Amino acid sequence: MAKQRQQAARGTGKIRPTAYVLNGPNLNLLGKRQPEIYGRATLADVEALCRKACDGLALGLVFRQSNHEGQLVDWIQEARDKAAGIVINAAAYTHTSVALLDALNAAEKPVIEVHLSNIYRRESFRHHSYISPAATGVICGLGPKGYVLALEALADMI
Ligand code: DHK
Repeated sequence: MAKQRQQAARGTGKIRPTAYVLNGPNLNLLGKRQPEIYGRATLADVEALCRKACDGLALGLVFRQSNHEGQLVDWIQEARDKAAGIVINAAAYTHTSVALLDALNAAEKPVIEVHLSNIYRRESFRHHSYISPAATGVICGLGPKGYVLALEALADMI
């Protein structure tokens, strides 16, 4: 399905469906922050991977990071109007935020929840995600590749 859309979009000048990839608190420190858990790739590296994947999938990409819950809510509301789907690593807000859950439920889009680390091998407070009930699918423990897999899954759903 994604391949067909890619062929159809190539050279036609058609507007591509856009994936919003949203990143939560402390992910701006990727590469420096606890590399034994989160790896050495920076957020810029993750963005480059996502951009390459979206090019191959004929998707547009909006890639953002914020340390602020309200900003993430605003971007999810923006995605409601502008995105074909959402990939979100809500980072620590995964485990605390009803506001993000409500915003994702209101978005009425496919949502893929991503975590770099395997949250189920870590502290028990990370085992619960407030946002999973709003997610079409969840990927965790695969590092930056999880973002690429999420975009591929999204492309198949759009
Ligand atoms: C990132 C974080 O910052 C943590 O708060 C989450 C997530 C896990 C990740 O693995 O990408 O618990």
